[in-house]
Amino acid sequence: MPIPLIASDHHLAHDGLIELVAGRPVPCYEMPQRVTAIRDALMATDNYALDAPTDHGPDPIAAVHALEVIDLVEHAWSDAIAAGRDPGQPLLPDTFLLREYAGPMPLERMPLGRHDRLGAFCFDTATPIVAGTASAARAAVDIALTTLDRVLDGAPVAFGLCRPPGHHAGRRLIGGYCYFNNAAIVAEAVLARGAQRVAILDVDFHHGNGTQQIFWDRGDVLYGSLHGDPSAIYPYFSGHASERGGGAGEGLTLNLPLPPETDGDAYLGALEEGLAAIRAFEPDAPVVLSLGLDTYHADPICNLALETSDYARIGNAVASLGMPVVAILEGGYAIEALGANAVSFLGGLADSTVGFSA
Ligand code: SP5
Ligand code: ZN
Repeated sequence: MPIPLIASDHHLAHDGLIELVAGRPVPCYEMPQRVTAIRDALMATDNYALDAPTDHGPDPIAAVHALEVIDLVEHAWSDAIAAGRDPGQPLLPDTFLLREYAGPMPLERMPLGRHDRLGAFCFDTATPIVAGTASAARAAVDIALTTLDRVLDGAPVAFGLCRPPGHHAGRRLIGGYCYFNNAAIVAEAVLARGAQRVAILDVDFHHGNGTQQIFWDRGDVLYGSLHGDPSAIYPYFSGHASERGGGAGEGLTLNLPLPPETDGDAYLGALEEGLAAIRAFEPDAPVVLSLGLDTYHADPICNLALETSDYARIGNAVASLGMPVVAILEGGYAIEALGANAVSFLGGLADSTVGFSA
């Protein structure tokens, strides 16, 4: 059986993106070629069935995100154009509404133009909005939900080529190239369809601060993440091992920070801890996999040391759970290697005949 690969071209217009790195504008690492490269490499293997997403409407997004941030993503661009902003320049926040801003003061109201509200909802200078951003973000959610549909219909594994990615987006927060949290929306949707417990495994190089925040105090969602140590790695303010969830979710957040230059063997060792937590949680739903490929040794903005062959071992270790997997694309910026790394990962994930985990 071919592996369902869900993709669309809506993301192509989320382009021309600029981010500020240490105050300097650079072309955004999160570019359309990422998805094109992965799609083409997977389709060249004959093991995948490419399919378009179906429209799931706005409700699954509103089940995870506050209406005010959905409204911002949808309308910041048109408000900016109406206000006379240059349509050739992406929107980035320049004035941030930090907790410290208000202190004891009341905040009476938001600015009128939604482009002027960006700093109230975006936590970095790397999450630009252009004309095509809202429709790309909506399409990415439809891709994620269609990927879930394929697995609920019986596919053991399906892969959604979501772009923009999602795991840095919180309930009323965008950032880290992310607008809507595709993986969180899938987890919430599977619970809405009757599941009791869903596990999200996040193997992107960065901590999924948004996913962690959304499910922090939830007893029905396990969030486990392997990532660069936030002591010196973006997003800096979350992802320490001491963050373990709160309330009904206490113990259901598992952070496994990794040192620079972590290689495949060390990575697989840490992954076993995450997989053990998932087994102990006994999900009754497919595992949601936040699949970033920015753990690669040559990724331009990350510092782990994984090789292409390591991804097959990681995929195989995840397959050893014996649970269906909804794989959702997150980051990965070494364009020239993304295709081979995705082929390796998905090959390992789909191959349940080889056991790498003892
Ligand atoms: C989805 C995802 O992977 N988002 C990551 C967003 C990271 N954005 C900021 C990265 C800052 C990295 N600075 C490193 C400079 C390397 N020369
Ligand atoms: Zn990442």
